[in-house]
Amino acid sequence: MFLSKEQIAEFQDKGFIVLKGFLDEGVMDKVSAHLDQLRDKQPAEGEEAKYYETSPISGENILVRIENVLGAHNPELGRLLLPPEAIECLAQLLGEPPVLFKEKINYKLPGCRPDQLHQDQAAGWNAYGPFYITMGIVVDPNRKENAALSFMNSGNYEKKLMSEEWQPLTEDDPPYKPEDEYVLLEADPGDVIFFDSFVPHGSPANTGDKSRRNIFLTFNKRSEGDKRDQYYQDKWANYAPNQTDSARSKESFRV
Ligand SMILES: O=C(O)CCC(=O)C(=O)O
Repeated sequence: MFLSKEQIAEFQDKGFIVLKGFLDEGVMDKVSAHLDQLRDKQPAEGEEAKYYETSPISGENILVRIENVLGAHNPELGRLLLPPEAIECLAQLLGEPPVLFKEKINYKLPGCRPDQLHQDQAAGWNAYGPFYITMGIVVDPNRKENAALSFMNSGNYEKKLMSEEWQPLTEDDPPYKPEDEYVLLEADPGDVIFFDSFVPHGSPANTGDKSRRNIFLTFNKRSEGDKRDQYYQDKWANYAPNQTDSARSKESFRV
């Protein structure tokens, strides 16, 4: 078993655990180079879904995220990010084998808007299943200066929606309140955060000069089925990928 009983208990109590140095430097160098290639790539039909927005800080059109990055169009990336130990951790935390629901790279470039405090489940995920676990992979150093994430670490949340669907829990920036219930999660390349779809988390705008790339792979229990194709089909119908010259200016909360 990869995770100890104590780690599983911590996850159940707080809704997340951090595994320092889960992926090694050699792997992360390759992942970082891969993300640069994806940033510059013009995807073919059915490949990566890229989302651009106009920065509220600089007014420039910037890449905010890329979704649908795992699969036959990027076989190497899946091998790098999901070694057998990762699957084992997910199975231990879910209590059964995991199935990939969705995945994305948040580039969080300088000038990127905040990701307001939210529960992932509020982003329409109830339509596909009741519960998910995300493996967050740190690619660039995450520091306060470049919009490191804050997580509720008191365990004081409900495993149900605490806001209307599609609404953030607050429009305020961190430190979130009550301050002693949140932790600023500064982290290094290769660190991994496993977190459930109800634990409140968010990050401010990136007002620094360094990008803060993280990858988020979200899984559901195998017994709940494979909903990934349906999720992306629905998402692209309602929220289509775009290009630099069609960047969105004001975004509602999306996960
Ligand atoms: O990248 C971020 O800062 C926010 C990520 C996040 O919370 C999410 O997409 O659910």
